[in-house]
Amino acid sequence: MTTIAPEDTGQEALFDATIAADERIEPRDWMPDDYRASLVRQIAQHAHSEIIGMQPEANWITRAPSLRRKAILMAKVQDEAGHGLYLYSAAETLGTGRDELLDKLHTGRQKYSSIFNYPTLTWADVGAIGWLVDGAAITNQVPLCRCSYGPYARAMVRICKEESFHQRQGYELLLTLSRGTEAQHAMAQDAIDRWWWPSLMMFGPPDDESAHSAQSMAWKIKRHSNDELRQRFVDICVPQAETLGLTLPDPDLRWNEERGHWDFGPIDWTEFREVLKGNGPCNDERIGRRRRAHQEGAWVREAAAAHAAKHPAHTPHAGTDQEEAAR
Ligand code: BYC
Repeated sequence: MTTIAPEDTGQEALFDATIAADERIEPRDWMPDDYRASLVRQIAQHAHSEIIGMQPEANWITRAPSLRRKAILMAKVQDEAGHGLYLYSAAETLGTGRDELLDKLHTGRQKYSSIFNYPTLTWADVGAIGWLVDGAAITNQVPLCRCSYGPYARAMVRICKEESFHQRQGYELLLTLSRGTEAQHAMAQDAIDRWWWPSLMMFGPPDDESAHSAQSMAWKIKRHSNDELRQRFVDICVPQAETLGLTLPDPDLRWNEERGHWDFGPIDWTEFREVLKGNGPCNDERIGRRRRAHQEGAWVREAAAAHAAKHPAHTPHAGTDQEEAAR
């Protein structure tokens, strides 16, 4: 059988024109294999980060200091589970099943964000995660709402709205602690001291070491480079820290009039690489707990599959093409 190259059928030209016109690629459109693979890689890593990211904060649900704080924290952690689900669904539209992705996470063949390998030692860490980790996530993810792949971009719209609530709850929590007793203020400062640098690492390696940035930006998956977004985040945080009455742990932070940005000190990329290799403070704990949760949930997946087999009309896949088009 002779295979027809995509350029001979005009598919590749149509793909290139869609990207150039800032329009969306949809699941049934032709796309280069590498575009598909790169999206699966990024979306899977993002989905894994959301579900592993539930662990450090869930650690504090039973110890939240009031019913109000507990309700807020539970809602936030549940939102993160939901984000994981939207993202796994977006990856499924590219032809990669959830089982395969979870297997790759559990066997260390796919990554999740470095940030979730740090421990949550005090209640103030819940505030620091909200303000800094969710703040970094929003900075990174708002441009992803304009990603060239439709299902990922649409999932990001809802995720960003929820992340913005998460960021504000963290900020409000830290403000309360910062204006509280001396011990509460010190607890908030200690949390910022520990979470600041790992939050800057969330944006990924510096641009000159970022393997995927150039191609992902050409495909309009990413809209800004890692360093651009990191700088944007620093510029947002400096005045917010001042309002909080807390100090960012960087003696080199200085306003640079010429650049119109805050200069900041060097990031410890050795620490970043070690965490990625599995040598962070909590890597083993996080992945061990995830594997156990997956095993313990096997009966739920089996029951859901048995139910779906008995009632095919009620399964989401039973929708007609018209219904799908209307969604
Ligand atoms: N941690 O070429 P690069 C959340 C990897 S969840 C671990 O720059 P790219 C939240 C990178 O994957 C936040 N790995 O890559 C949840 C690549 O390795 P592979 C998660 C990292 O893709 C719960 C290699 O390093 N957000 O907000 O162009 C509670 C080279 O990097 C990291 C997302 O996932 C890292 N920090 O850019 C609270 C957003 N950085 O794949 C909050 C979507 C880099 O070749 N993802 N690597 O094995 C992205 O925007 C991009 O994938 C990145 C990296 C900016 C992260």
